[in-house]
Amino acid sequence: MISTLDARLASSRALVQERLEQLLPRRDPATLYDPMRYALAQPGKQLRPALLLLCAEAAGGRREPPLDAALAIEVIHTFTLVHDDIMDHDLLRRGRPTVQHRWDENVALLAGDGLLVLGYSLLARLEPGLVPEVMRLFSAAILEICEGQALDKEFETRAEISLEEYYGMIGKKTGRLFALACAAGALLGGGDAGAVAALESYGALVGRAFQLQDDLLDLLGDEKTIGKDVGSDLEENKKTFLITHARHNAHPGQLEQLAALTAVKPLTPERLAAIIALFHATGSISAARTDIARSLEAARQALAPLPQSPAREDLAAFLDAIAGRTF
Ligand code: GRG
Repeated sequence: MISTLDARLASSRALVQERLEQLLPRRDPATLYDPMRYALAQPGKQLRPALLLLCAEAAGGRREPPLDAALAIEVIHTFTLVHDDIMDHDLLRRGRPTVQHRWDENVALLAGDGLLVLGYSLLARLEPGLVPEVMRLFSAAILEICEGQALDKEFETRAEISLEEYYGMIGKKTGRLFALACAAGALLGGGDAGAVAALESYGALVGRAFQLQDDLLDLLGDEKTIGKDVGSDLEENKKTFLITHARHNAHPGQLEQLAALTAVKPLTPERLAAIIALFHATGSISAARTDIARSLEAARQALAPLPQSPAREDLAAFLDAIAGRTF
């Protein structure tokens, strides 16, 4: 049986994707607009626009669904992926060559810039009285996402970081955009300050769980299903939860093994398998799974101040869907 959440996600995806493809007509210069269209044409999971629309309804739903804001958050998310792929030298995104791999880095930089501006231009179409507050929310969040990305890159050259530093970095890099989707949706749906705060905290917790899962999937996922290269985090010396937890929990022999296994690049499938076995042995994989479950449970509790409604039930069901994600 299709749940109300599945039906809701399918309809928001179809609507958002149709509008995304209409946003940019074919025009010159093709070296700018073709890669922008390319990045928008391949749909991702579209979780952030779906959450924005759900939160608008759960917080009050007194206004029309804020579709332009939902489009804006997906366009801005897509922009972050284009720039992230440049910075991480990734070849595959959403199952296709990344923009910089298909064209080149300069093309990808500019296409990303164009997408960010396109996102803002969508926000400018919202109800005029709400535009300044929404712009303020988006700008504050986007700057924090940049901070998170800066930390992520900075940590690549550090031998070790604390788990606290890890959580701070993912809260900004990933949690902040989920929190923004939920807070902006709540505000645009006519929610009061309490509803906006509750949903912002729900989004931040979903984002934390989501990034921990991303760290797991980078190692344990199936390349075809996740649509990007497996093991790329280790290849780039990313400080994921797994490597951070393992470094703090391994005994000296395991630490030596880990250092030897991660020192030589590129990583072979054999070395990747040995690293996964080590992450099991240090308890890092089960610690990640426990943290994901706890974060999702805390997100469920964050919904408590909201009035009972079908949208609130779907926000709770969304947590179960996230818990079982494989891509
Ligand atoms: C100015 C906002 C801004 C950003 C510039 C590049 C950058 C700084 C930040 C990148 C942040 C980033 C890429 C975080 C990773 C978040 C993440 C887990 C993305 C994957 O999201 P999915 O799985 O992707 O929802 P799909 O493809 O489904 O849309």
